[in-house]
This record gives sequence, C-alpha cells and structure tokens, in this order.
Amino acid sequence: MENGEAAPVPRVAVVVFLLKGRSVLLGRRRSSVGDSTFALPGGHLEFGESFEECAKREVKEETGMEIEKTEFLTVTNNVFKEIRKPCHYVTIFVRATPADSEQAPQNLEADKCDGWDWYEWGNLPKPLFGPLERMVNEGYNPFPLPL
Ligand code: 8DG
Ligand code: MG
Ligand code: MG
Repeated sequence: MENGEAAPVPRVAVVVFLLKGRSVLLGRRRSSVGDSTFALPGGHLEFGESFEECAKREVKEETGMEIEKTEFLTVTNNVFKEIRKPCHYVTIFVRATPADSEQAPQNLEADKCDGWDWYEWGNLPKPLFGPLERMVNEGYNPFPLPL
C-alpha cells in the first residue's frame, strides 16, 4: 500500500440493541463513518473477548450503563465504500436490558456521540446509521416475542 499503510481488512464490531419497554437506546454519531446518523452503542471486538464481554464493555465505556441478559441476535456484513477511508465491518448484533432500569445513559465519549436517548421502536429518529436502517427497512425487530 501507499505510505507504508497496511492493506485494509474486515473488522468485527459488536453493537447492542439495549431495550427498555418498547424503546431502544440510540445516539447520534460523530464519526467519519455515518456522521450525524442515529446508531446503537457498540464498537470493536478486542482480542480474546466474547461477544457478551465486548457488548458489556462498549456500553459501559460509551454510556456508563450496566447491562444484563445479553443475547446474540444476528450478524450483518457492512462495507462502507463511499468514504475517504473505506472500511468493512462484520457486525454482531446482540440485545440486552439495563441492569438498573432507573440508570440514565451518560454521554461519556462526547467526541464520538452527541448524546444518548431512548426511542420508541415505532417512532425511530432519522437518519438512522446505514446498517441499522437496512435492518429496519427489511422489517427486522430486535424485541423478544411475547410468550
Ligand atoms: P472502539 O474504539 O470503542 O472499539 O470503537 P468505536 O469508536 O466505539 O466504534 P464504532 O464506530 O462505534 O463501531 C464500530 C463499527 O461498528 C462502526 O464503525 C460500524 C459498525 N456498526 C454497524 N452498526 C453499528 C451501530 O448501530 N452502532 C455502532 N456503534 N457501530 C455500528 O455496522
Ligand atoms: Mg466504543
Ligand atoms: Mg461506538
């Protein structure tokens, strides 16, 4: 590669549908990937981590919240080509619930996010981050089915 940069490779991300009642936690991104779009908390899987450990760590780092009942949901392949530094993520989606339903999300990485809030699944904000928007458009629903 030019400038001695390593060739780009796909990376693994773990992102979390943090569910409270009929709402989901979203924050507006500040990033070269999906700037100004509403996205789930989450980030890069670190070496040796389980999906659950990564989910717990990213939610804690980004919002200060503790989560529980983490469950794997699905995986999608996301290639971001139309940006200055193209990137490719295999994104693992999990769902979880707040360990303490009274705990409010804090915006702990204000350089990466405008702030976190709960949004009703039937009334999501726009624009959603591309990978999430595609799932919503395909009718994906992260909530558990009622028994
Ligand atoms: P880290 O340094 O904390 O590990 O990374 P981060 O700064 O938190 O990474 P991120 O951009 O929030 O997440 C990594 C990638 O995950 C992101 O660039 C693309 C992919 N991704 C999706 N969907 C979503 C989503 O809804 N939210 C987040 N945060 N990332 C997502 O494909
Ligand atoms: Mg992060
Ligand atoms: Mg993140």
